[in-house]
Amino acid sequence: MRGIKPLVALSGALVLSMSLFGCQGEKASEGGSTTPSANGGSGKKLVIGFSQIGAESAWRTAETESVKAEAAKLGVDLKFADAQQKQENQIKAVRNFVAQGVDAIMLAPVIESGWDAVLLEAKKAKIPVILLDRGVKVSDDSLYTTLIGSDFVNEGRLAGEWLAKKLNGKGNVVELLGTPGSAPANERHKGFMDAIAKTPGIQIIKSQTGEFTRAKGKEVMEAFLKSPDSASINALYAHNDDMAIGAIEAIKAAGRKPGTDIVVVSVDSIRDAFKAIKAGELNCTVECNPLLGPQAFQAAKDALAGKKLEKKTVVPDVVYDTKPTDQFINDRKY
Ligand code: GZL
Repeated sequence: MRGIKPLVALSGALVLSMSLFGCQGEKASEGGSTTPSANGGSGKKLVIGFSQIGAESAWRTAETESVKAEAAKLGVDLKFADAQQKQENQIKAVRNFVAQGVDAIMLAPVIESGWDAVLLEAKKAKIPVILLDRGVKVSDDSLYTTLIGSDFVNEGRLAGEWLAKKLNGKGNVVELLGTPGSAPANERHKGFMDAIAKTPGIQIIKSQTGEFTRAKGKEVMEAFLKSPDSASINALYAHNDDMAIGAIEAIKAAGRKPGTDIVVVSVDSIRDAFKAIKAGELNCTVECNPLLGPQAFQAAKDALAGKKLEKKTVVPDVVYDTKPTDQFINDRKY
């Protein structure tokens, strides 16, 4: 497998104070790129199929908007398919893109498994497949051209290390998992477990999927808070901000203080997460940048030009844990 190339060579993560750096962290991870010519050099208008998971979170919506905006800017004919969270809809969409003879396919795979057959059809049709934000487990990694996304294990590790420090090495954690079988859920859990393994005083006492949505995150947290041992909950680790924001509502409704009685750490760094940090209800968010449009089209252009691409391009993570200024919140692009 070819090497992993970080977009921005950052060792570990930067813990930024928003009041000092403003939106630097966002610019650092946005990773600009040269705008590829709309026709990929062949003279005709590029046609690219994009199979998107759905609109489960603010992060997902921001990713969709980033891809659509870049397509419009480049004059690419983007065939957009919303899978409503269902893998079978993504497989159908990819099959349709192959039948239409699109120039390239972008895929944000809802779960890791079950892609070999349809990706083989794209490969046989010589259509490059650019994976966005989530990876796949396939028998042969030549079935896709490249993956552009974050290092979810690192994000989980950063969240775990931050929480272990915040709790002074001792506390009971409840975990809201992302979509079962998805790369972010599997890997953010793994990274977090790796981090807290070094601090035996920290343990996860409950773990359940909130499906990356606010509604489900709130519902599951309500159930956690109704359990007999709810008084022993010291912290929440949510695999994304949307679930954390839903859980924060449940914590308040149960008469407890999010951010103080129950420490809250999550991932994504959406604008509402910074509003929650400013309100003292969320303690830390690990950025996972969704603005992948420019890199996605650059990769498609490079693939169509016959260039060899790295198997994975890692979008760097940034840890935010201090109260942001209003300017910083306003300047956030998502
Ligand atoms: C991460 C992405 C995850 C986000 C969630 O790359 O796949 O899915 O963390 C989104 O907000 O639903």
